[in-house]
Amino acid sequence: MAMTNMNSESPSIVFTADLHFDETGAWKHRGITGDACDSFAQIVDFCCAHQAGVLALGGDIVDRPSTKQRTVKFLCDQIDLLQGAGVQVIYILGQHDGREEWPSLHPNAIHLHGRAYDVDEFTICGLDHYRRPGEFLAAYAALQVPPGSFLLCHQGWRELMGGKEELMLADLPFALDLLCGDYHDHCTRHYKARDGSHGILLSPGSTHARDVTEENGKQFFAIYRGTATPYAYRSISLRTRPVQRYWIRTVAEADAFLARQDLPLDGTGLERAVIDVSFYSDIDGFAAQLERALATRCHLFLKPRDRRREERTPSAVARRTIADRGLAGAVDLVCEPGPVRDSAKRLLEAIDAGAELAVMRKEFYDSTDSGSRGG
Ligand SMILES: [Mn+2]
Repeated sequence: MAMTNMNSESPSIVFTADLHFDETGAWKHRGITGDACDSFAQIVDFCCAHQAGVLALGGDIVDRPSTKQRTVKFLCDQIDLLQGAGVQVIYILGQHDGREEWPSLHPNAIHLHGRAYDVDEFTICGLDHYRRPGEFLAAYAALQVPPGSFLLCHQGWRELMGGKEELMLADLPFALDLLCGDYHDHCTRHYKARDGSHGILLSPGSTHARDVTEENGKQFFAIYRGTATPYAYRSISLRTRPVQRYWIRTVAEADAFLARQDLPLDGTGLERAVIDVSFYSDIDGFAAQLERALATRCHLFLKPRDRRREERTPSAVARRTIADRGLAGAVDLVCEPGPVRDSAKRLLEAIDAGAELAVMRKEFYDSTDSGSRGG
């Protein structure tokens, strides 16, 4: 497979991932729809206008394997446009796609899993699905590709998202440049593989916010033949629905928020903003005020939070209680009445905590024996 891209102003590769076509779950029930298709149409426009060599899709193309017929129709219509402009589509699957190769319903899309595709002087190989570290490393080590190739994949990395169970870029036996879906934020990360070779990971992020915690500023990548370097890449911004988050801690902040004149209200369709407000639930009447002021003018998400649980500075009462009675005194301040509080206090007050625990264990088994087991 090969294709030559003659226009030097054109990107050889346009890369996006985590399109998640079809809205599902709470998002859909809030009436937040159309974002995935709108973003993808912008990417397709860019590819056609700039005569890209390939459009690479890094998995999670649909949100559920059994996607809707109209989504598949939309996808095929967009691939038609790309074909008309001479842009080849290559893709791999993410965990949300299951095993459904929906883009392959169109003859201009190549499922790249276990294969390689050449565009200009670049080689791109593909690997489906998020994998456990051992499985990913085995598949990676078996790749037969020239150095400097790209790998189109859908994988989580500890360097990006933390999590001890995730694979590390530094664990890779040799470096490839990774076109990697799965992480919903747009970023790049340079890394050094075990053999000392250097690579880069390009994470395009999702094409639209999938929940209120996602970062704004959705982007995709365009990769160009370089002059001084093998290639150059640019992040291209997408126009997306406004998503704003606020965190209100005091009555003064609540009043100031309600008086704001700069909120993106009354938008329709894809302009209708998501506004997410976290606030301490002890601010009297604030939730009801927010509902009245905003609920009919945006997609409003309210997150009441418990100040007592979250504030870290101990109160004067707490400091005094701990000074007087030690940690056992503090238990009353943080635990609801019940067996957890009683047990914690008994252990903290005991001279020999091990002996006290043995007594408590005996009491527990005695009570369950008489209560439920009976014989
Ligand atoms: Mn995803």
